[in-house]
Amino acid sequence: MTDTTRSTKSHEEGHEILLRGISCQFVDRVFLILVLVLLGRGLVLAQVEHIIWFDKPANHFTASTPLGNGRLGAMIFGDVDQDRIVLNESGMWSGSRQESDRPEAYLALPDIRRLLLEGKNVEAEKLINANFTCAGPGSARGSGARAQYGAYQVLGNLHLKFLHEASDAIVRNYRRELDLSEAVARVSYEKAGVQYLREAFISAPDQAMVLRLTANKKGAASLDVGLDRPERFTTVAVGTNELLMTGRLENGHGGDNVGYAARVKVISRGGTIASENNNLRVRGADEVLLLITAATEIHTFAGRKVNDAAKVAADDLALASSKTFATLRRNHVADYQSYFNRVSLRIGSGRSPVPALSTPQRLVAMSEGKSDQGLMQLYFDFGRYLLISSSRPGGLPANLQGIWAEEIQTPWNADWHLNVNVQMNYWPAEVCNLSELHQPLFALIESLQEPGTRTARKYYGARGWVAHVITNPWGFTSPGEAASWGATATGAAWLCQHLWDHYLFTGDRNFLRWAYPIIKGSAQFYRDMLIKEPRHGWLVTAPSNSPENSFLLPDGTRAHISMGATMDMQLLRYLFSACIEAAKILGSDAVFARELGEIRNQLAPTSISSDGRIKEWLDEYKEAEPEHRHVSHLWGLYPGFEISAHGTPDLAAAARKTLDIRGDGGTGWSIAHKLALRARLGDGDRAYYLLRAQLKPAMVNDRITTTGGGTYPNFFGAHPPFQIDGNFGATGGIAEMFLQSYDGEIALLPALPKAWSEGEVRGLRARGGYTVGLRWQTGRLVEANVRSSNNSTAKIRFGTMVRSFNFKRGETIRVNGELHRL
Ligand code: FUC
Repeated sequence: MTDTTRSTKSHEEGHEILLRGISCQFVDRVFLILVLVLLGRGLVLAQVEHIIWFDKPANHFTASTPLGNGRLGAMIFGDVDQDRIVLNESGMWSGSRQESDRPEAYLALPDIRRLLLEGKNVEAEKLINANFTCAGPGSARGSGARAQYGAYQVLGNLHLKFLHEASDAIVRNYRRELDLSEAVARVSYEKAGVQYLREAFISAPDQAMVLRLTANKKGAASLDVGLDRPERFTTVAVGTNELLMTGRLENGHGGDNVGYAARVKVISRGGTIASENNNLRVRGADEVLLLITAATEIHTFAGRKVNDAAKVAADDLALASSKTFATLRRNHVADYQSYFNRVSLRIGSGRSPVPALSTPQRLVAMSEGKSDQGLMQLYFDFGRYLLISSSRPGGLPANLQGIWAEEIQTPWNADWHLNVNVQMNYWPAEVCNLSELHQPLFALIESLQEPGTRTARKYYGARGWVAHVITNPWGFTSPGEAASWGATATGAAWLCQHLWDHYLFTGDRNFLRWAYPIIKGSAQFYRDMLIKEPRHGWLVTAPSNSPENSFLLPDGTRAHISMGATMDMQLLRYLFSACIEAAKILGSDAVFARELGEIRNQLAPTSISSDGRIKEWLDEYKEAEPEHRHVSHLWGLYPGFEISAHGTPDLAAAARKTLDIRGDGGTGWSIAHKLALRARLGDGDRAYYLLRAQLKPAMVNDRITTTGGGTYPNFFGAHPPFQIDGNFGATGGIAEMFLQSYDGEIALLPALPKAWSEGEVRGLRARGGYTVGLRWQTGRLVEANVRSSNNSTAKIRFGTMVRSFNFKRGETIRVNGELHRL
C-alpha cells in the first residue's frame, strides 16, 4: 500500500545538529547534561529542531504536553511538587444507542420542498424545526454528557506528589519538553543540588504509558501516587504497588454503559513502596518506573472488543512490566519513527533564530514581528505527531480534541462533526505519508451505513444511506436538533470523499473493492434525494444549508435553509464521479454508473455572482454575515478540485475574490481552511500570512488573547476553545504549499512563499502513488525526486513548465529546476 520513505538524516548529522544547537551560550545546563548523557548512551535523536519546550510547569491544559498512542493519551503538566497527569482513552464515551430518527419525518418532506420552491424559506425552516430534526434532545446542543448522545470524557488524573529533600529549596534549571523525533516528554529540574528527570512516553506496541523518574543522587526519589477522575470511579490499591481505578459511564437514560479500568504499577530500584488509603507511597528510591494501562468496554465499530476492562488492563500491565525500560523505550521509538520519519521538512536552516526562548515565547516573539521559520517547521511536524498519536488502525478516529480532554463535558461533546471538522483532521493523512492512519475514519464511515440507511428511509423515503452533521460512537446519523445547522445532508458525501481520495493516493484496488459499496450506497441516497429546481431545470438537494451560514431574503428576513447550496453540489459532483470511476475500475454496475453520469450532468453548476464571487447558494442572496467562518462554497477548490488555478481560471479568480471579501479571520479550523485554499490558488505569500495568523498566541500569561483562531502555549490549535482540527488542517495546508496533485498533474512548489526561500522536504505523497522530495534555494526548485509505485506516466509541473515522464514501478526520477532529468 503505502510506500515508506525513511528520513535519511544520519546519526552523524544528528550529532552535528545537536552540537551546533547546544554550543549556543543560552542553552541551560541541565539540558546540556541531559543531552550529553543521551549522547553517551547512544540515544542520540534529540535534534533541537524537533523539541517543543517550556521553562515552567503547565498551569493550564493547553499549556501541558500531549502524548498518545492512538488509544491512550496523556497530558503532562510537570509541576515540581504536585504533578497531575491527565489520562485519556479513546473509548471513554458516555451515552448509548438512541432512537433519534423521527419515524414519520418523510411526511413533512413534500411540504418543506413545496415551500422552498415557492421561495418561502423561512416557513420551510419552521417546518423542519417542527418535523424534520432529530427525535429527542440529539446532541443536547453540544452538552450531551448526561444525554444518550454522550460525550467523550477524561479517563482520569494521575497525581504525583513529590517529596523532595529540602522541600523549601529553590528550583533551578526547570525544563519541560516534548521531543517530536521520539515522542518522548521530559521534565527536568534541580533542587538542593539534586538533578531530577522524569521521562514519559506512550507505547503503541506495548499498549502502556511509561514514566520513569530518576535523580542523580541515590535514594532521592520519594513520591505519593494517586488516581482519580471527577466522577463515577472507585480506586483501590492492589497489593503494595498497584492502583486500580474502575467505573462505568452513564448511558444517558438513568443507567450505566461503558465500563473502564485504569491501572498503575510502580516499580522502584531501591527504597520502599507501600499502599496507604488507596495511594501508593514510594520512599527513598534511586529510580521509579510507573506503568499505566487502561481499557474501555466500548462495543462499537472500532476499538478492541473488551468485555472486562480491568482484566485487559491487567494483562497489558503484566506484559509491559515483563520488559525493561530500555526495551519499552526502544519498541516505542521504533514504532513511532516508522511513521514520523517518512517525511522531513527543513525551512531555512531549520533551527530557531532565538534558541534561548521557550516555544510559547517564540510564539509571542513571532506575533511581535520576529521571523521564525523553525517554529513553522516545528508546527508542521507537530501536526504529524498529533495524527500518529491520536489515530491508529483499529481504533476510533481522532475527535474534536484528538484524544486529549480533561473534562466530563467536553466542548461540543468532542464528537465527530461532519460538516468540516472530522474530515479536516485527516487532511494531512495521505499527503504526509500517513495513509494507514486514515483507517479509523474509514471504519467510522463503514459503521454509519446501517443507521444511515434507516435515516435515509425515514426522512427522505430514499434508498442508500446518509449522515448529517454530527456523529458519535453510537451511530448517530439523524439531522441535528436545529434546522439552522442540523439539516445539512451531505456529511456522508464528504466522508466518502476520503474513501476515494485514499484510493487516488494509493491505487489500492482491494481497498476500493471494500469501499465501493459504501460509496455506491451514498450515491444512491443522493440520487433519490435530488429534486429539479424549476428555473434552470437543475437537480439540487432540498432541504439544504451552506454549513451553518445564513442569508437575507429579499424582504430582509434571515434564513438558513435553501435548495442546492453550492457545497452540496460540488460534493455530489465529486461523489458521483468517484462512484462512476470506481465502478469502471472494478468492472461492475455499468447501468447504474451510466445513470449516475446523466444525473451528474444535471447538477447545479458552481457559478459566479454578479460581483465576481463564487455563489454560495443557488440564488444570489445577500449574506447575513459576510465574514462567516465557513467557506463551504470553496469546497470545490480544496479539498475538492473542480476549481483550480490552471484548469478553471475564471472560477479560481472568483474564489480568490470570495476569500478576499470573506477575510482572513475566523476560528482555528477556518484559518486552516483558508490557508489551504490560498495554497491551491498558488498564493504562497497569503498562505504564509494565514499560517502566521494561525500561530498567533491564543493565551499569554494565562490570559486568553484571541477571540478567533490562534495557538495555545502547547501548540494546540484554538477555535477557541481547543479544537484539534486547526492543527491538522494547517498541517495539510502547509503540505499543499509544497506539493499538489490533481488535474492529472503533480505540481512542485506551487505556493512557495517568498519568506521560505530555501528549504527541503522529503517523503510527501502525490495522487497516483508517488513519493516526492524537493529541494529549493533562492525561491527556485533545485532538485526534485519523484518515485512511482506503479508503471505510470506523470505530468510534472513547476510554475508554467509542464513535462511528462514515464515511470517504471519503483523507479525514482530526479529532475532539476528546468524539469530536466538529472
Ligand atoms: C462546526 C463549526 C463550529 C465548531 C463545531 C465543533 O459546527 O461550525 O465552529 O467547530 O463544528
